[in-house]
Amino acid sequence: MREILSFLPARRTPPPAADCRGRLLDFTRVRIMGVLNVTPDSFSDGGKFFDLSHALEAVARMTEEGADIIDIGGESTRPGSAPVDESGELRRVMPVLERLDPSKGSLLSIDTRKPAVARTALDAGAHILNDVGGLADPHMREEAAWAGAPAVAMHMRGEPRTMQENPIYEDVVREVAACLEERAGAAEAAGVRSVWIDPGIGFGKTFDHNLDILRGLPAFLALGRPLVVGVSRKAFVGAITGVKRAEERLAGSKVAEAFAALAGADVIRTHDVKAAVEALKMAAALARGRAGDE
Ligand code: HH2
Repeated sequence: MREILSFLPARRTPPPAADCRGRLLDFTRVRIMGVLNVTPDSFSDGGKFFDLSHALEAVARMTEEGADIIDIGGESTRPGSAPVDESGELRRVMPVLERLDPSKGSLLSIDTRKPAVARTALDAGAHILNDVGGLADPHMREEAAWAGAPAVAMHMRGEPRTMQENPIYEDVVREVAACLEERAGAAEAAGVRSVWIDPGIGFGKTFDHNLDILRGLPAFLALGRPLVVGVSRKAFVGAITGVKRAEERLAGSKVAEAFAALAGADVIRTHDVKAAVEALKMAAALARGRAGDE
């Protein structure tokens, strides 16, 4: 507990609000990004939202529960997953996006590594590009810049198929932060006005690397950009808590999310929006020492 509290002074003035293609998102409080996986094989909810009506219901529910952003993805990037081709990914995400009104409700982000998917989704009104490929592909930067969309650069070492095969770092926090700094700089140089960074928990990292990163979040905050963190239901939560089924890793996920928020994360990416809203309200009250709103 003492260690958690020692993080609190690290919370800095929030980064500037992001213009999400005409809708403003400020970071005066932690924001919640709800996950919608329109995939048959995602690690924790594969197949659940593959059907269009279920996907739309999930969007409505997460919006109601308080998701600031809904992150729509059509390719599983879980360790060992096989890639899906461009048209297959489009067939999954576009029916959902086309039925949502971008002028109201939660903001919409497209979780993809493919420039053509990014472009089609942004054309259909997605507000934010979420690239687990870390904006390493110049075409991804160009798509975000062209659309005037904020872009998330997430750190991944290697490819989903092989990334968990013995990842080695000398200093994971320093190396991941340096990589994100470089990628964010390249994206800004390409004209992306708001680059958000994400250390990529579980993407080419051991369980201990994930913990080092969560305990090292101040180094990422120091980069001065909105910081996104996704721990929800991930394997390290299962390993630590002993909960095998990903969708049952609620308690461990919420503690890790509250920890990340207390350490200063600006956006928490999560499968369980309602529980995250409650956990983060509790964390915020503990941080300010008052039960009422700020
Ligand atoms: N994690 C996943 C996918 N996309 N994007 C960001 N920015 N940060 C993350 O931590 C992140 C992400 C993996 O989780 P999920 O989408 O539930 O699984 P799958 O890749 O199997 O669909």
